[in-house]
Amino acid sequence: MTDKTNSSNSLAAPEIALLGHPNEGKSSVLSTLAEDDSVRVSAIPGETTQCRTFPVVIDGRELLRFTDTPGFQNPLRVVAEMRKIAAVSSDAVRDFRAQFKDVPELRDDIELLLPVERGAGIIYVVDGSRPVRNVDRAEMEILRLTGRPRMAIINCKNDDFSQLDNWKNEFRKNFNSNRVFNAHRATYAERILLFEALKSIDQDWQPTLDGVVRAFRRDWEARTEATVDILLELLTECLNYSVSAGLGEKTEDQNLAQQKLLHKYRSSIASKERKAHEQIRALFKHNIFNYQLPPHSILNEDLFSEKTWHLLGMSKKQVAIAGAVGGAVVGAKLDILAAGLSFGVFTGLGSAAGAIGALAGGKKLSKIKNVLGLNLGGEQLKIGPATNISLMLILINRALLFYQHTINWAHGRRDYQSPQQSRDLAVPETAGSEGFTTAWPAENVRVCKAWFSAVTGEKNNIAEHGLKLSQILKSEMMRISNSDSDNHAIK
Ligand SMILES: Nc1nc2c(ncn2[C@@H]2O[C@H](COP(=O)(O)OP(=O)(O)OP(=O)(O)O)[C@@H](O)[C@H]2O)c(=O)[nH]1
Ligand SMILES: [Mg+2]
Repeated sequence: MTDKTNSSNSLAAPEIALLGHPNEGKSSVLSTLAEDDSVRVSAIPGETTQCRTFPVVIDGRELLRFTDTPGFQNPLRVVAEMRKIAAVSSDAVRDFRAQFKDVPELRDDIELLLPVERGAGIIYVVDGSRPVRNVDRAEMEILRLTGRPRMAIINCKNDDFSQLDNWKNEFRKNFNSNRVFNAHRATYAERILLFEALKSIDQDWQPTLDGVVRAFRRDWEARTEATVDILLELLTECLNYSVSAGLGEKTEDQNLAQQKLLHKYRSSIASKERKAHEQIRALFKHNIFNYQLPPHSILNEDLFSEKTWHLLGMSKKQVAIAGAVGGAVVGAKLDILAAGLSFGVFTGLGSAAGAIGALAGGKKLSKIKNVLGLNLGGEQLKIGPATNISLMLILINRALLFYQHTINWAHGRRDYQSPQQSRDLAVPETAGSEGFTTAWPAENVRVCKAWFSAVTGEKNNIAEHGLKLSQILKSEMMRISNSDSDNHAIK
């Protein structure tokens, strides 16, 4: 790439200014498009008072810049003046700004035209859930008089789409292109479509915007690959993780020791998972605002709750058996007693003993030793590492759900405004009640098992199995990225 300082203007990152009436969602749309949650958004009109430019940088290169602007305050007066100026001037914006720069009432109108004067393209943002008014028509005419490449975005703040056709009719007269784009619900796929649409507003921009779209796609893939790496590292750590402690002599002591150890095991795994999710969140540039999980999300459930295991990995029968011996021992190595059903998350000699104790009506530990055919070592209690892929599948399903939620959380969205809205806007979890992996073909599960054995057991061919697993996870994530959810777009 040519050094920007030496390049001609056409090689500089194109600037696109977001213009419109106050409070229509200009800053929110910008925030979502630029994936920047530091853009100021507020329910009170007039939040943005000065132009501010947000560069979109990928791989250290600025590809595009968006400029946030204040809303029009006096569109009727501005359009009247601009008409007169445009009749005699070849640069109506420059001349209008020069002529009225010291008029206090026109402060915002002068300010918002600053990026347009320096050559920015225009995205006009309207809240399409309200009717078109005369001031809107005036604003549209002003933008037409600027002569700059421009497109209109319909950002419906409420779920009322009855006015869409009226807006579209107005747009056809004044804009090169228009699109429905919701600042709160737009997905990655919709952002790409919007950039594609921007190409059509100016022929000169086409090559640059082609490059932008390509760079976005590549960057998204790279972020997804990084997510896969984070997940593989999490799995490796969690599946190999074990804790052990001494067992007391008395039964109460033993029970207490077991509970404590189990708690330690579970909280360590949960904390590793939380850290991995935080890393994924940062990859997708959610840096400032702590977005909320939908209230009904299974991700709100404890990693080791029966509900989680039921919904995301294990069959009803497995969970029922686990439940029968107490939630605490979900995953104990029950295969010896439970007709070959293997839970195996904990190779917990102690927890297995507890589970068996519960099942077998409190038989003596010595007897359990015989049943298990294992050496309990008398005083040692150990939980972990995992002996089968259940925990692995749960962690994969939860990471995929987290990924789905993260990538679909638009940056322009700051908070749920009411419980009702939070339900309406919840990012749908397409995994449904079963988890992504339950729909996987047998081959994928074989790959999981092979990688699991390599990473927890013989440590052979980890890289080779890891590569296969990575490919499966990446293609699942890319499928999630490109899937269009009904909840997100109005077509
Ligand atoms: N429900 C919903 N609210 C939205 C949407 N877009 C914006 N809002 C809300 O509308 C209000 C105004 O949004 P801003 O993005 O600050 O609007 P603006 O056009 O930049 O406003 P000014 O800077 O005041 O001109 C905020 O409370 C946003 O959260 C949307 O798509 N859906
Ligand atoms: Mg604003």
